[in-house]
Order: sequence, then structure tokens, then C-alpha cells
Amino acid sequence: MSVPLAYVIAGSEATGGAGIQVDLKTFQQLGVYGVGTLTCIVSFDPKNGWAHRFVPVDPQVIADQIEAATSAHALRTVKIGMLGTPATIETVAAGLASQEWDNVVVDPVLICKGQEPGAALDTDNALRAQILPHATVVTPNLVESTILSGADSIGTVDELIEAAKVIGRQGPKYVVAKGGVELPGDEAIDVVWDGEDVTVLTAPKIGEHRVSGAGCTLAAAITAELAKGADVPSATRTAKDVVSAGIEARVSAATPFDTVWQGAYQG
Ligand code: PXL
Repeated sequence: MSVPLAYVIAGSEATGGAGIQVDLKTFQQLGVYGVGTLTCIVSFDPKNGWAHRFVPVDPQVIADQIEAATSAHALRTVKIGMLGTPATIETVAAGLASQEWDNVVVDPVLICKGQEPGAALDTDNALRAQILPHATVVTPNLVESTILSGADSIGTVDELIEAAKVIGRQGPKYVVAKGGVELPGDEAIDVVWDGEDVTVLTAPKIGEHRVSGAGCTLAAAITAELAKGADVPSATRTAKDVVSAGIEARVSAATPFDTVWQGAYQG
């Protein structure tokens, strides 16, 4: 029996609500065997308002993990999550270039919830220059779309579409630009731009509060569906259903945000 495989290169988020923990849970729920490489360890600090504590993994150790994973398995589909430093980006870009991929899903984690935007311009620029050109799909949230497109702000669906088009010119074949709860209106809107046409996906917003792990779950679910042979538009539609079900059944914690329950989606 051959099981579909998906690979993720991402960071650990110690509360379980984001990062590689979410990616691997999502892969499993969608019937895909997950292989993971760790780029960094994020441990929120409960004594200090759950502020970020961030430790990058040594670049050589990242390269070693990529070597082990890609030597053990015939991996064709990969998701890139949080990278965090220019040195990590350099190492991961070299890993991506070392073999061919059918699908590279890039979740451009420029900042996490609670961090200041623009904290690390060199990291943003390295991601844009070295990772985006490899992407089959990139999945920016509203803040990331604003940064990557250079827009002053994004407050409407038309502005989100414009930003997706600008990001699409930086290399990725598909841009899935997420409106999330911050984009005004009753619907959670995602814009899919394929270089020629735009598709607007909608789902009812579930509450007005952000839920941790929604972005990681969406990109991981797209990755899993691509690994199973879906095309990008249908993978994105399924992924949106996975996120909606997971937000509906969210898990509460002492952290500032509830988190997505990946086990809720039953296909
Ligand atoms: O949600 C983005 C994200 C991704 N990956 C890691 C994170 C976060 C946000 O906290 O810590 C490791």
C-alpha cells in the first residue's frame, strides 16, 4: 500500500497551537504521512504576557534534517512554515534547490500573532528573494499580504486582490491571500490568484476573534491535498472547510487565543 507523503519545514510552537505540531496533525487527519524538519523553537512566555521566546536551530542541523528526510523518502510536496532568520532561509532555500518538487507551499510567516510587524526586515527580504521564487502556492495573511505587496493598507476585497496580483509577480504560481477576521464584513474571504484569474472563496466568519493555528492549518491542509493529487483550487477549498470545522470545534487554553482542532474535519 502506498500512502501519500507530505513534508514540512517549520518551527515548533510549544503550546501546540501553531507551527509544525499543527502541520503534522493536519497531515494525519487528511490521511497523509507527515515528515517534519524543525527550523526553530518558539516558547511563549506565560510570565510575560505570552511574549515570544525564539531559538533558531543551527543551520547545519537544519541541513542534516533535510538530508535525512529527503534521503529516506521520495518527497514531492513540501510546506514551508516559520523560518525566522536569514541564515535559516539560506539553508532551506539550498535544501529546496537540491531536488525537484511537484508542489512547494509557502506560508510566509513574517510575524506571529502578538509580535510587532516589521520586526525583522532582513528576514522578510530574504524570504521574498530566496523562498518565494520556489513557491507553487503562497498563503499570506492580511499583514503578510500588506508587507509582501508593499500596499499601504488592505481594507477591502479589491485591495486584497490587487495585493495578491503584486505578490504573484514575485514568483509563486498561485497566491492564496487570506482576509481572516481582520478584513471587514461577515464573511471570511480568501482570494486565489493563479496569474490570470481570481477566485474569491467565502465562508461565514465564526466569531470576531482570531484563532491560533488557522493559517498553519490552512497551508498544511492545502499541502496534504496536493500530496493526494488535488489541484490548487480544490485543495484550497477543502483546506478552507478543514479550517472552518476546526475553528467551530476550537480548543481553549490559557493562551490569548483559542486554537484550531484539526480532528474536527471528517471529509
Ligand atoms: O502562526 C504562525 C506561527 C508559525 N510557526 C510557529 C509559530 C507561529 C506563531 O506563533 O510560533 C513556530
